[in-house]
Amino acid sequence: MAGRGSLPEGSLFLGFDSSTQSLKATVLNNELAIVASEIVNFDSELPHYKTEGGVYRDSTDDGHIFSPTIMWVEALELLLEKLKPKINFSKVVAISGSGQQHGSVYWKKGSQAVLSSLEPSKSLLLQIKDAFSTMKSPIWMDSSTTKQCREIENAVGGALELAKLTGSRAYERFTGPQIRKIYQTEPNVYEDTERISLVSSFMASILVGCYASIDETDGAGMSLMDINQRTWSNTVLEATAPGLEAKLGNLAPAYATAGQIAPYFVERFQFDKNCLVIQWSGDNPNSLAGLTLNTPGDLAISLGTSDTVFGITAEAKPSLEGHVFPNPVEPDGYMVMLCYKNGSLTREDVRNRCAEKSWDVFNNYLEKTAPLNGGKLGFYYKDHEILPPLPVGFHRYAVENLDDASSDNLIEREVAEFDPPSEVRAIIEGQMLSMRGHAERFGMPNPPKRIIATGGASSNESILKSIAQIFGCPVFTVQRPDSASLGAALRAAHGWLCNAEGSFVPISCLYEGNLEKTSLGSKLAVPAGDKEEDRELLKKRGIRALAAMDGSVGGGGAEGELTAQETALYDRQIRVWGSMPRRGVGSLSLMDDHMVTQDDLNVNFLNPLDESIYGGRSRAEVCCESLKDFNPMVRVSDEKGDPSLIDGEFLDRFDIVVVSGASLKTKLWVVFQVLLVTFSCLKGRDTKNSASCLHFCFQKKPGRETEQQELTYPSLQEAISVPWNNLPRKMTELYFAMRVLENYELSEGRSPGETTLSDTPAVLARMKDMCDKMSLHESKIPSALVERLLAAGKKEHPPVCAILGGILGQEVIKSISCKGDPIKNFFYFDAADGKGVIEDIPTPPPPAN
Ligand code: ADP
Ligand code: XUL
Repeated sequence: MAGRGSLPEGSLFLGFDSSTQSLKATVLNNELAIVASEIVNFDSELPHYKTEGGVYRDSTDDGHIFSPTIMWVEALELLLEKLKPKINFSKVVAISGSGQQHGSVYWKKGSQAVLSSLEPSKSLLLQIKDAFSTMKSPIWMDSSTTKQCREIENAVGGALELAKLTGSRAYERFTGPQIRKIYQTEPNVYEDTERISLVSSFMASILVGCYASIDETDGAGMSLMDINQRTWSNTVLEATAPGLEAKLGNLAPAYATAGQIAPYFVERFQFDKNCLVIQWSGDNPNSLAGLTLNTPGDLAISLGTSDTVFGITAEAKPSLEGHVFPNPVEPDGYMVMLCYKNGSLTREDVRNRCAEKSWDVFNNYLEKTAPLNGGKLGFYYKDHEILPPLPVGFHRYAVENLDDASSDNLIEREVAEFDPPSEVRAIIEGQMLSMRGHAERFGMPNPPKRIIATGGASSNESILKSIAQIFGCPVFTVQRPDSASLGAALRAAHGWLCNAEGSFVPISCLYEGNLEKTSLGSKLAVPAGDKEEDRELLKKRGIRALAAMDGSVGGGGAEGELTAQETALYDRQIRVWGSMPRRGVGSLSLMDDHMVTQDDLNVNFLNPLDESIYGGRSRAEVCCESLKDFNPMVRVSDEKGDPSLIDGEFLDRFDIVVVSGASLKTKLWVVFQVLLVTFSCLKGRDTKNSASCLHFCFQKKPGRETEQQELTYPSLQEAISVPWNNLPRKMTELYFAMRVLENYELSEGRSPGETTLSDTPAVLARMKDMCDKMSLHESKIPSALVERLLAAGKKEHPPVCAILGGILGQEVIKSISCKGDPIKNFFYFDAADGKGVIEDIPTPPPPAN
């Protein structure tokens, strides 16, 4: 059977890794031993591109991150020059490579001809630099395509449908949404593009002197490929951009030959003309090969610019979180992966701020702080995070009662800062806890049999120790932290062998029984966290703290249903509310038939400013679209109709009804129909929380104990009918003024806000009349206040809406979670003095029999 022995004596296999911050190379001999390695660091060795961490961040387009395409070409030339004195290129029989996943390159029309006629006497850069329709390559760090993601998902029937079809829901960094953005925002670039390559197929194209196919594994990171058929999906192609298939070319398996090396490299660097170029693939798939990951119980953690967690699986079971790609070295299998954007660069940021810019100091802090960090937990997002999808921000929490058996007693407090050693432990533990929680949810082994760590930070033993503690399993490393270029060199040998055999051969036959004698064998770096303190850490903290803080575990719902978006929602709720409700908002319906007007644009940021979008459409319809973008896991819909006519059957579908800007008649009708907690927000000035269900049970934390409590409310009708002389003496003037306005509007058949300053005399007369009847001195309702309310008319005041909206949002969360005391039962906010007042209306005595 074909095996390592079939590799020609004295032959070399060259593997590249075109990653975010550098281009690396590893060379293996026919015994699979590393004989050379090299690196070109983009920032320091190609400083004229002025990249930071290999990328540019566009300050004018939030989340837009790209790299200069030609920098990668120049790096390839420089790396080959640096390798030349180290190895004999004529001995290289096969080359393969790894590219940062998802990044894309746009070849201009006519570039195929340029690529196939490169002159060896001239530099690559000089000849290729004008071959692109855009010089900017969007890369995996980009998060600017949320709109395109939602459009593609909607076009194929939702996020889960897209995941089932392609292996992942749409992610901002995936190539399909990036292509769609270019098609929409730079149509000339799209039109002028003859071919779109991934970073991997781009580099392969240069080496073979013609457009190389995209390999099926990296192709699965585009949101364009049918994961089961391994062909482009027409449905998604159509949803992405017109005429796209022609620009993508064919797909090929990762072990296939892309072609023979181009004459340019034969003449300029003396490669053998028969040297094969094997399909390049993504960096994570190459790492999977380089780590020889072939046992389902194994988990790999790559700590590079991004952090990734990956393993192998026999079946593709995509869900709303994580990714499924074809296994690059096993045609029938799959790889599963999670990806974090805040990896090494975020750790570096903490090192630079808190540890004198030194990994030694960083490690010293990590070693001297105890597991659990005294309850100090942190989540650090230097960049918009992928998992969970959260904006930039650092969040530190002090958690009390971590020792208690029940997570119910955990008390979390958000704090502004930690001492430097705690900050160091908080970032490492926070990252690893999140990996563990999400990996478990995604069905990855728990605990893994072992973890193989790779990437730049895997050379840091203190970090590896934390991994062992948190995952509760041994951590292994391979000879070099760059498993992607090592994997590429191994795949070069594998591709060469498949080519020689004329069909696929398992990659393991290259090293089976001999792994330890090659450079691929992994070594135990840290044994399983089996010390007493490690066991304690897992017991106390493993799941519970994560559930409470990052919200990624155990949040209810059917299998796999707690999505990244749900996690994000929990995270936001945690920040707003300090603890995690077990249930989130599943669906939201808006009912408002009013057409969007110019005035609405000023007060409601959910309305797009573009008249071609909002023109002639109802507020509910337009806001619905924007809200979907906010939180794609919530089903948002608009309901047509008149709220004053809705019936109990319709309302029965909802847990909470929020009525805003409606007449008293409508509010009473809805409350009557719902017999549930109802909030009312009238013209941004009057918010009541009144319930006809009379009782509301919730949990309160007076001290450290959680207590079950119950509140009794009068109904809305009762709360506004209490004789005024029975009300507390200090009752806010707004309560009375609002009753006068409601009474006037009701009798005149007016909608809220339709009563204006011209009605002042009539309204003041009504006020006098009501005061007389209720034995309230007229001075309790200043006429200036009534005039102010009338002057406001239908106008909304954004700052007031923001305050009332915030309060209302909290009440909704309290109501869903049954945690914390709700407002009982009116909240008034007067913009004139900036004061908010809660008025508790006494429950009327039961009627006498
Ligand atoms: P990529 O291939 O994604 O560009 P690498 O795998 O080469 O990235 O990792 C580079 C990162 O490794 C650097 O950003 C650096 O922060 C990190 N790194 C290097 N040495 C250490 C160390 N001793 N401790 C922690 N992180 C390290
Ligand atoms: C994976 C991902 C990153 C890049 C980093 O989906 O986006 O890991 O591959 O190079």
